[in-house]
Amino acid sequence: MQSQIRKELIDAFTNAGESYLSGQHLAELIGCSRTAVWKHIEELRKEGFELEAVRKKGYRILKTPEKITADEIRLGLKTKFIGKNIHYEESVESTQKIAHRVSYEDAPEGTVIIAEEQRSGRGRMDRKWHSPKYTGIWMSLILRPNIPLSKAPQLTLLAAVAIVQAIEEHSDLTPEIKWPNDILINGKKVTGILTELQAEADRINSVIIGIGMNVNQTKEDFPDDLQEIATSLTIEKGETISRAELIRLIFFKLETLYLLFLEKGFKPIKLLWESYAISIGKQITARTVLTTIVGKAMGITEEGVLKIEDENGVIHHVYSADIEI
Ligand code: BT5
Repeated sequence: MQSQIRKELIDAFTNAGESYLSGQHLAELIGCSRTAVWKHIEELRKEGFELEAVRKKGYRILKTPEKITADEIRLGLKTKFIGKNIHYEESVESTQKIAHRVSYEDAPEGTVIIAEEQRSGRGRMDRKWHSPKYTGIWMSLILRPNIPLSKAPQLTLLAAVAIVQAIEEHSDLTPEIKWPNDILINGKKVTGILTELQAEADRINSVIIGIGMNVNQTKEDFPDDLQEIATSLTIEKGETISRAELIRLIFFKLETLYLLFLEKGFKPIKLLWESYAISIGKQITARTVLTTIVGKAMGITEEGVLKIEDENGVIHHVYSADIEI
């Protein structure tokens, strides 16, 4: 409820642009008392919003706490190509969609699309990805590796390792990877990765890696159906996290591992991946589009494919599935 009022306040200020909004007007718009409006404005100030209050005119926002800008990300960026070309958007349907478009238009390798909000962010198999404004990292990265199509899923695993390393280094938390694309902290999902391809015959035109990371959401910011299964870095760490700083670190880790992958193949990535994986050695249920396999997760192959041994000792190779541990 509290965060809902704040969201409505922020939406009202966003729509008002440079104009002032009176306390009375805001109270009517949101359907609460003027005192409540005033209290929430004080809360916004505590969160780092700079609000100007002018007698007889009302309020307007001068500065948001931590809106990411492309310039802010570029400042201090240590990479050679990842993130050198940033498309920053305030609100989009999905950053994946834009990445597909600019990739066709020959955007250079390392181009990243970042949005403050996704109105229809997506997961695998057209599932929804909740991407509220100013709280998370919603971005899509374009890579153009010269590798066979079959190896593309390895880049999902590579991205997962890079993200875990970045979170560890930045926030001193201990994330774990659930094959293939979930990053969990204390058993709850903090990041999802969606890898999509543009390819012709066996030639990859581009790999688009979508990363959705919950950063500064509070528990109440998640819809009811996600509250028990999702978490954010702020919830786990108990403090607000600088998204721009974290994005720079993710770019750096991604580039380092990607260059290693291009030079040495998947092997070094596999070893790192396994050191962060939670499912290995455990009894799991894997639901694929066609079937459900129950058994012990044995690890991943040299290609990044999950191996599960069922109760009859049969080893199954799983290319894509949802895992329950
Ligand atoms: C994923 O799918 O985990 C991939 C998510 C990729 C999102 C990024 S954001 C930038 C880029 N642009 C996009 O449009 N997408 C990418 P999957 O494994 O299918 O998981 C989806 C499921 O995760 C949903 O069905 C929910 O149960 C849950 N979920 C949705 N939003 C979430 C959130 N913010 N945090 C944690 N879990 C969430």
